[in-house]
Amino acid sequence: MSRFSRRQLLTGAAGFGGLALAARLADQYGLLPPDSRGLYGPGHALTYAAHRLLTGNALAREFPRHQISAAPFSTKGRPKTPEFQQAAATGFPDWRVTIDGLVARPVSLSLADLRAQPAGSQITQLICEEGWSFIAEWTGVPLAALLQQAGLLPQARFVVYASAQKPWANSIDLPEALHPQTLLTYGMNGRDLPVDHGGPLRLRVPRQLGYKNVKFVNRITVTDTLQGHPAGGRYSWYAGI
Ligand SMILES: Nc1nc2c(c(=O)[nH]1)N[C@H]1C(S)=C(S)[C@@H](COP(=O)(O)O)O[C@H]1N2
Ligand SMILES: [Mo]
Repeated sequence: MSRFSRRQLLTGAAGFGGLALAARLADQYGLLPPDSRGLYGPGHALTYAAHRLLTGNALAREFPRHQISAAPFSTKGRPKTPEFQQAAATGFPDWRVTIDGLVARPVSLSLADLRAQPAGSQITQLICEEGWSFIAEWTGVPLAALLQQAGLLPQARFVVYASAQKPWANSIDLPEALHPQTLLTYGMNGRDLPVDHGGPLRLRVPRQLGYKNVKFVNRITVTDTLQGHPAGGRYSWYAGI
């Protein structure tokens, strides 16, 4: 969608000067989500803009170790392919994640490659839109570090991540992708990330709802648009908590 058409839509919907100006400024300062014209419309745009302005680079809440949930809930789905079953049975020796798109040096990384990198960890809460949550310690590589190594091109605006479990995929904007708590995780509570929680590899986006935290990640693509890419499935694209 062109910037002009987004602006037109919002001004058209708002129908008077103040909001028209707000919409123009929001667009200029990158405060409109890419699906602001979609199902959720201006309300969604307002949430996104308010969050970006008020919380900016704020950190998701971190918890003390004793608050880690004893029995974390899981949606339990996993890829149904024989390859995945086989890989799960043998500890995912061949799992790789590709980082491609608008980067200078596309890479394909094994789990060993990721484990060899400086790790980040956090004790944060995963919150499902359906009302349940759990607290866990997550360990992995900051996505920012991986994107930096791959070399983001200047046009980069979004990061799309896909799962071996089709059709699961989602995307975040660059501020979220570069946020220090956004981790490509291979560990949970001091062990390998369990398959129930997306093992061997999951993108942890603790500032957004559960469904943005895609499990079984095997591809990360940097783009300048979300057109032609999954932008949130059946839920709203921006899921800031
Ligand atoms: N690949 C994949 N990722 C997924 C899901 C899924 O079913 N498959 N469910 C999402 C939803 S709706 C939530 S709330 C969380 C649940 O994470 P958990 O199973 O670790 O509790 O994962 C998200 N990521
Ligand atoms: Mo969820």
